[in-house]
Amino acid sequence: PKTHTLGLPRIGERRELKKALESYWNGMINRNQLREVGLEMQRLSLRYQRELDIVTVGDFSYYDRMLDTALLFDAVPQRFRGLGLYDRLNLGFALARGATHSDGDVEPLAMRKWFNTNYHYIVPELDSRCSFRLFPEDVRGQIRTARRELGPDTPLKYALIGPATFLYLSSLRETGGTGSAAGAACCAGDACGAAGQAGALELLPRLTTVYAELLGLLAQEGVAWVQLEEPILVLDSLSPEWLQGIEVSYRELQEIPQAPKTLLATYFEFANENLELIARLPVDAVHLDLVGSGWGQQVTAGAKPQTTQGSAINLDLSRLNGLPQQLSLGVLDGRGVWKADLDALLEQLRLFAHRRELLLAPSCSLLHLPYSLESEHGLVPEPLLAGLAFAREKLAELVLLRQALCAGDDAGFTPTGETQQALAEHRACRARCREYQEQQGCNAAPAQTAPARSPYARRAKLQHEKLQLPLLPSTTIGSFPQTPELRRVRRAFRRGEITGTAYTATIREEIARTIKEQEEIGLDVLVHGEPERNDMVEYFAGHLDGFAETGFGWVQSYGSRCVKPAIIWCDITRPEPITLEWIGYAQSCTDRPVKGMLTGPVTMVKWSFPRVDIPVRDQVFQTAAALAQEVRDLEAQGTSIIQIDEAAFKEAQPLKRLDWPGYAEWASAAFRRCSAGVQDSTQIHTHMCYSDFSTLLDAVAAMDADVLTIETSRSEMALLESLHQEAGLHELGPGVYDIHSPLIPSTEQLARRIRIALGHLPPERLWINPDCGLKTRRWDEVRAALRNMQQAAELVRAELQSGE
Ligand code: THG
Ligand code: ZN
Repeated sequence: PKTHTLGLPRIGERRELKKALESYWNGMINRNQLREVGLEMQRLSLRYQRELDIVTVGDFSYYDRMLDTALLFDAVPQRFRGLGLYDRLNLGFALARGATHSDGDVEPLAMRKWFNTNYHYIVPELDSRCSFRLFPEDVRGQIRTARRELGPDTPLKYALIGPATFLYLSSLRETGGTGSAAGAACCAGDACGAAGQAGALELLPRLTTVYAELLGLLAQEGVAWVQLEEPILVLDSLSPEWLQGIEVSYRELQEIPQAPKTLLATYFEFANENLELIARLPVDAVHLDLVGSGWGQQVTAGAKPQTTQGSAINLDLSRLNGLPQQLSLGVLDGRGVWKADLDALLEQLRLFAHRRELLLAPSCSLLHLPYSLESEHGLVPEPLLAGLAFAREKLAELVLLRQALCAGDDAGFTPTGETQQALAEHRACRARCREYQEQQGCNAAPAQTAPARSPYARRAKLQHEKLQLPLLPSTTIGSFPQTPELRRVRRAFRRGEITGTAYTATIREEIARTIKEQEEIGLDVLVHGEPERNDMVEYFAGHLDGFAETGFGWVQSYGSRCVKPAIIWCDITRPEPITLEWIGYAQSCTDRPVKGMLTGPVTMVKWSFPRVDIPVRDQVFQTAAALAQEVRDLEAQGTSIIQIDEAAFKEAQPLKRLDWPGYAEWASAAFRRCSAGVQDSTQIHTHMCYSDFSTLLDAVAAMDADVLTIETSRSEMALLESLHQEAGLHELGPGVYDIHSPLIPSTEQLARRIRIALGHLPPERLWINPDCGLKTRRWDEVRAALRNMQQAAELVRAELQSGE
């Protein structure tokens, strides 16, 4: 077999590209200096692939590959064309980040979650008159960089997002309308949902023509393989029209006289629903993800049974009949951090190796993993490190698999001594980790049910009596601006440069100030502002047992922004209260109610690297049980409103429709588990960073939160009615303004939106709040916007009371 990867991280082992990008945008370095860092990242990727049989390029990007694909085919919306940006790099940054122009600001393209990952792609904007044109400079550049480093003989594979996936995930504007509303997302953004517009399909023939041209160019450049990525082929919701369109498009691509060999790559789940179509496509090889994400049901032939750590794939040979002779098997978990069970894999692959020309690969691009364990010393306990594999170590596993498979003939399969030894070491590492995990207690599966609370009507009565809030109560989502001073103090405390007493004093000061600001504005339900938290998931992971923090485990989230997911490695428990002190202090500063602020169980696990030795949902329930203790302690301390954010609730929804009902049931039960046993008079809030609930209504309703605050823009106010009446949601706080924009909404604008909301909801059910947390904004912006929001709330309240 031959080894290859679909892609690698690109942000830099020490986030060099992130830093260079931000310096470039700030004018601290010039274009050539940025280019130099970009080239170094590409060379690093080539060094990582030194032992692989086929070397992948084209996975590098300065910002995002969907964006690059749009630029490659010149799919640039009209509003960016007059900016005088002849440089494609700067044009790309303008598309991604917006631009200022003498006639006013140019809105950037929207961002959306890349399938069910925490990576965001830039959503290309197309219109039905789009004509595509090839701008292949960047493609040539990436190939030539590789050629310079590797010489002319190394087989290269160029990675491209395939035409169908590109169109499916783009947004189609009918006739060159105005730009999209979405700016930089600070939270979940809209998960991959609104995609696949029928109109986009009409562009496929035209787009295929330029793809064909590109394939010819790749052949001229001497590229051996082209990787056409079509992850949409794992969805079970593609319409017959799309399936038909894809077939026509690939037939046309096959007709290029001179083209590289084509590898059709599917990933993020096993493509079982579309295997028949895939078998009909005239490609040279197909890549299948045999691992999946672990969040859906394990019903497919390519799924891993979630019972043993890093377990083998479940490969059913009969399912693969009819696929091309050359198959690329995604056997290593490209999104997970655990070493694989190579023995089990070998056993399965041996049955298979002589039957086909095999390619071995991770299940998906390694973009979603940190670079290398070599950077990790100190934070992760040593025995745990032994069981992990980041991108570099995944590639080493791949090479080891190949060596073990190549060694034997059909009869024997006896690896060489050296390979034997490497396998034994790998086995020993996993065993050492396993032993450590077991010592620390790793096997409690918590009860997965939650007692229902009393009916909402009864709770609401008690809550309203207790809280005595006005109609249309005003509040915020939780975070207030994170100043550079705050970041500095937190860092100093973590490094032991200042004492706990000094740290606590500074944070308290900030809390007191934030409370005072909110009182002055006149808000009804206050928050402490979260000055002690960096990333909310990182913060709670740091205070729960079972999560390990890494030193350099950065993963790109969008553009230059990264997250550092914790690794779940044993049972999740809460050693001691986490937020009590800060919330208690905040409450002592005011007579108004202060909300307790927690991160929900689905979001905690979704934004971490979960274990693979127990099901994801057990980990979610363990987290829920730990959070339930925090909820009860907060209540006992006198907190009567507790918000449990589920920012990743939608992102965690499995890709396949088939898996939606199962997910809906346990994910909402896990949320209810957090508040199980609280008094009826304690009000539970939740917040979600999106508003497209269409595929998830039942689950959101089943969470049974008393109050839900959501991201909503004007046009979506109409959605409220369906949320409230059809889904049976209770109180709602549709965001009355978009915190991602620096614009200050006027009181009149805000009042108008509140009145629109009142057209769909009774006043007793409506809350007034911004659409998300305020930590990315400046204090002066926040103050002005919230003041107007409060005025608007009071204005409309007065109208209601005077019976208008
Ligand atoms: N936390 C986690 N995942 C997330 C979000 C989050 N995924 C979705 C969304 N929110 C992603 N948004 C962001 C926004 C900002 C940053 C990262 C993801 C960010 N990161 C710092 C950076 O790259 O400079 C990280 C440095 C730091 O932590 O100090 O700004 O909220 N888990
Ligand atoms: Zn949000």
